[in-house]
Amino acid sequence: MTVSNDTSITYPIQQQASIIAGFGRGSSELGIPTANIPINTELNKLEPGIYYGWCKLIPLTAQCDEIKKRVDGKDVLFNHGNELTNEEKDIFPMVMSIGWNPYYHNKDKTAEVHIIHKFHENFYGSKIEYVVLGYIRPELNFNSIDELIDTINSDIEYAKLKLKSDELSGKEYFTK
Ligand code: RBF
Ligand code: MG
Repeated sequence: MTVSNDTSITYPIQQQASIIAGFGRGSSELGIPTANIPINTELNKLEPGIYYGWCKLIPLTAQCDEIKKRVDGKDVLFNHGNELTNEEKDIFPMVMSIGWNPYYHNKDKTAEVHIIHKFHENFYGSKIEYVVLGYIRPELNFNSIDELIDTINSDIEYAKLKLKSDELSGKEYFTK
Protein backbone atom coordinates (compact mmCIF):
# COMPACT_ATOMS: atom_id res chain seq x y z
CA MET A 1 0.00 0.00 0.00
CA THR A 2 1.40 3.43 -0.89
CA VAL A 3 0.58 6.72 0.81
CA SER A 4 0.13 9.87 -1.27
CA ASN A 5 1.44 13.31 -0.28
CA ASP A 6 -1.84 13.85 1.60
CA THR A 7 -1.27 11.37 4.40
CA SER A 8 -5.01 10.83 4.92
CA ILE A 9 -5.15 9.07 1.53
CA THR A 10 -4.13 5.47 1.05
CA TYR A 11 -4.33 3.54 -2.19
CA PRO A 12 -6.11 1.55 -3.43
CA ILE A 13 -9.23 3.70 -3.53
CA GLN A 14 -11.96 1.34 -4.70
CA GLN A 15 -15.46 2.57 -5.42
CA GLN A 16 -18.50 2.18 -7.65
CA ALA A 17 -20.18 5.07 -9.47
CA SER A 18 -22.85 5.70 -12.10
CA ILE A 19 -21.66 7.06 -15.42
CA ILE A 20 -23.19 10.47 -16.13
CA ALA A 21 -23.15 12.60 -19.30
CA GLY A 22 -20.14 14.87 -19.67
CA PHE A 23 -19.47 17.59 -22.25
CA GLY A 24 -19.33 15.22 -25.21
CA ARG A 25 -15.85 16.58 -25.94
CA GLY A 26 -13.72 13.55 -25.16
CA SER A 27 -14.88 11.45 -28.12
CA SER A 28 -15.57 14.16 -30.67
CA GLU A 29 -12.74 16.67 -30.08
CA LEU A 30 -9.98 14.59 -28.55
CA GLY A 31 -10.76 11.11 -29.85
CA ILE A 32 -10.27 9.98 -26.26
CA PRO A 33 -13.69 9.13 -24.78
CA THR A 34 -14.14 9.43 -21.03
CA ALA A 35 -16.77 8.08 -18.68
CA ASN A 36 -17.76 10.95 -16.40
CA ILE A 37 -18.58 10.14 -12.79
CA PRO A 38 -19.82 12.31 -9.91
CA ILE A 39 -17.21 13.77 -7.57
CA ASN A 40 -17.62 12.20 -4.12
CA THR A 41 -15.93 12.76 -0.75
CA GLU A 42 -13.13 10.30 -1.43
CA LEU A 43 -12.31 11.66 -4.91
CA ASN A 44 -12.56 15.20 -3.58
CA LYS A 45 -9.75 14.46 -1.11
CA LEU A 46 -7.38 13.66 -3.96
CA GLU A 47 -5.37 16.55 -5.25
CA PRO A 48 -6.54 17.53 -8.76
CA GLY A 49 -4.56 15.67 -11.38
CA ILE A 50 -4.22 12.51 -13.41
CA TYR A 51 -4.36 9.04 -11.80
CA TYR A 52 -4.18 5.44 -12.98
CA GLY A 53 -5.68 2.13 -11.98
CA TRP A 54 -8.12 -0.57 -13.04
CA CYS A 55 -11.85 -0.52 -13.78
CA LYS A 56 -14.78 -2.68 -14.76
CA LEU A 57 -18.20 -1.80 -16.16
CA ILE A 58 -21.32 -3.17 -14.49
CA PRO A 59 -24.46 -2.77 -16.66
CA LEU A 60 -27.78 -2.00 -14.98
CA THR A 61 -29.75 -4.61 -16.86
CA ALA A 62 -32.99 -3.89 -14.99
CA GLN A 63 -33.14 -0.29 -16.27
CA CYS A 64 -34.89 0.70 -19.52
CA ASP A 65 -33.30 2.93 -22.12
CA GLU A 66 -33.94 6.65 -21.62
CA ILE A 67 -33.01 9.88 -23.39
CA LYS A 68 -31.23 12.53 -21.33
CA LYS A 69 -29.95 16.00 -22.18
CA ARG A 70 -26.24 16.60 -22.02
CA VAL A 71 -24.81 19.99 -20.90
CA ASP A 72 -24.19 20.92 -24.56
CA GLY A 73 -27.95 20.49 -25.17
CA LYS A 74 -27.58 17.30 -27.18
CA ASP A 75 -29.91 14.38 -26.39
CA VAL A 76 -28.03 11.22 -25.53
CA LEU A 77 -29.29 7.69 -25.07
CA PHE A 78 -28.72 6.18 -21.66
CA ASN A 79 -28.68 2.43 -22.33
CA HIS A 80 -27.22 1.71 -18.87
CA GLY A 81 -24.57 -0.51 -20.44
CA ASN A 82 -27.05 -3.00 -21.86
CA GLU A 83 -25.23 -3.11 -25.22
CA LEU A 84 -21.94 -4.20 -23.66
CA THR A 85 -20.55 -7.51 -24.90
CA ASN A 86 -19.12 -10.05 -22.45
CA GLU A 87 -15.60 -9.08 -23.48
CA GLU A 88 -16.40 -5.43 -22.75
CA LYS A 89 -17.39 -6.34 -19.18
CA ASP A 90 -13.81 -7.41 -18.43
CA ILE A 91 -11.33 -5.59 -16.17
CA PHE A 92 -9.39 -2.88 -18.04
CA PRO A 93 -6.59 -0.45 -17.21
CA MET A 94 -7.77 3.14 -16.83
CA VAL A 95 -6.53 6.70 -16.47
CA MET A 96 -8.58 9.20 -14.46
CA SER A 97 -8.63 12.98 -14.64
CA ILE A 98 -9.86 14.96 -11.63
CA GLY A 99 -10.15 18.74 -11.67
CA TRP A 100 -11.11 21.69 -13.80
CA ASN A 101 -9.52 20.90 -17.17
CA PRO A 102 -7.36 24.08 -17.39
CA TYR A 103 -7.30 23.79 -21.19
CA TYR A 104 -11.10 24.18 -21.23
CA HIS A 105 -11.52 26.39 -18.12
CA ASN A 106 -14.33 24.26 -16.67
CA LYS A 107 -16.44 25.96 -13.99
CA ASP A 108 -17.08 22.79 -12.03
CA LYS A 109 -14.70 20.14 -10.83
CA THR A 110 -15.14 16.89 -12.75
CA ALA A 111 -13.92 13.32 -12.52
CA GLU A 112 -13.55 11.28 -15.72
CA VAL A 113 -12.26 7.83 -16.47
CA HIS A 114 -10.72 6.89 -19.80
CA ILE A 115 -10.97 3.11 -20.06
CA ILE A 116 -8.02 1.73 -22.03
CA HIS A 117 -10.08 -0.38 -24.44
CA LYS A 118 -12.01 0.26 -27.65
CA PHE A 119 -15.77 -0.07 -27.09
CA HIS A 120 -18.43 -0.65 -29.77
CA GLU A 121 -21.18 1.48 -28.18
CA ASN A 122 -21.73 4.12 -25.53
CA PHE A 123 -22.65 2.99 -22.04
CA TYR A 124 -24.15 6.05 -20.39
CA GLY A 125 -25.90 5.17 -17.15
CA SER A 126 -23.89 2.00 -16.62
CA LYS A 127 -22.10 1.51 -13.33
CA ILE A 128 -18.36 1.49 -13.15
CA GLU A 129 -16.21 0.00 -10.44
CA TYR A 130 -12.75 1.56 -10.29
CA VAL A 131 -9.57 1.12 -8.31
CA VAL A 132 -7.26 4.13 -8.14
CA LEU A 133 -3.69 2.97 -7.54
CA GLY A 134 -1.54 6.04 -8.04
CA TYR A 135 -0.95 9.61 -9.16
CA ILE A 136 0.63 10.50 -12.50
CA ARG A 137 0.81 14.32 -12.77
CA PRO A 138 -1.03 17.59 -12.12
CA GLU A 139 -3.59 18.94 -14.62
CA LEU A 140 -1.88 21.23 -17.12
CA ASN A 141 -2.77 23.90 -19.63
CA PHE A 142 -1.52 23.51 -23.20
CA ASN A 143 -0.91 25.72 -26.25
CA SER A 144 -2.78 23.39 -28.57
CA ILE A 145 -5.25 20.53 -28.52
CA ASP A 146 -2.56 18.31 -30.08
CA GLU A 147 -0.31 18.83 -27.04
CA LEU A 148 -3.23 17.86 -24.77
CA ILE A 149 -3.89 14.73 -26.85
CA ASP A 150 -0.17 13.78 -26.93
CA THR A 151 0.08 14.19 -23.16
CA ILE A 152 -3.01 12.06 -22.52
CA ASN A 153 -1.55 9.38 -24.80
CA SER A 154 1.69 9.44 -22.72
CA ASP A 155 -0.44 9.07 -19.56
CA ILE A 156 -2.05 5.99 -21.13
CA GLU A 157 1.38 4.48 -21.95
CA TYR A 158 2.66 5.29 -18.44
CA ALA A 159 -0.40 3.68 -16.82
CA LYS A 160 -0.03 0.52 -18.94
CA LEU A 161 3.65 0.21 -17.94
CA LYS A 162 2.96 0.84 -14.24
CA LEU A 163 0.12 -1.67 -14.16
CA LYS A 164 2.19 -4.27 -16.00
CA SER A 165 5.10 -3.85 -13.56
CA ASP A 166 2.72 -4.26 -10.60
CA GLU A 167 2.68 -7.69 -9.07
CA LEU A 168 -1.11 -7.56 -9.26
CA SER A 169 -3.05 -8.15 -12.45
CA GLY A 170 -6.12 -6.17 -11.46
CA LYS A 171 -8.25 -9.28 -10.93
CA GLU A 172 -7.40 -9.32 -7.21
CA TYR A 173 -9.44 -6.17 -6.64
CA PHE A 174 -12.70 -7.27 -8.23
CA THR A 175 -15.20 -9.83 -7.12
CA LYS A 176 -16.81 -11.64 -10.04
N1 RBF B 1 -7.58 18.43 -19.41
C1 RBF B 1 -6.76 19.51 -19.23
O1 RBF B 1 -7.19 20.63 -19.39
N2 RBF B 1 -5.46 19.35 -18.85
C2 RBF B 1 -4.89 18.13 -18.65
O2 RBF B 1 -3.72 18.05 -18.30
C3 RBF B 1 -5.72 16.98 -18.85
N3 RBF B 1 -5.23 15.73 -18.70
C4 RBF B 1 -6.03 14.64 -18.90
C5 RBF B 1 -5.50 13.35 -18.75
C6 RBF B 1 -6.30 12.24 -18.95
C7 RBF B 1 -5.69 10.87 -18.79
C8 RBF B 1 -7.66 12.38 -19.30
C9 RBF B 1 -8.55 11.21 -19.53
C10 RBF B 1 -8.18 13.66 -19.45
C11 RBF B 1 -7.39 14.80 -19.25
N4 RBF B 1 -7.90 16.09 -19.40
C12 RBF B 1 -7.08 17.18 -19.22
C13 RBF B 1 -9.34 16.29 -19.56
C14 RBF B 1 -9.81 16.46 -20.97
O3 RBF B 1 -9.70 17.82 -21.32
C15 RBF B 1 -11.27 15.99 -20.98
O4 RBF B 1 -11.28 14.59 -20.84
C16 RBF B 1 -12.03 16.36 -22.23
O5 RBF B 1 -12.09 17.75 -22.35
C17 RBF B 1 -13.46 15.79 -22.19
O6 RBF B 1 -14.20 16.29 -21.12
MG1 MG C 1 -16.52 12.27 -20.89
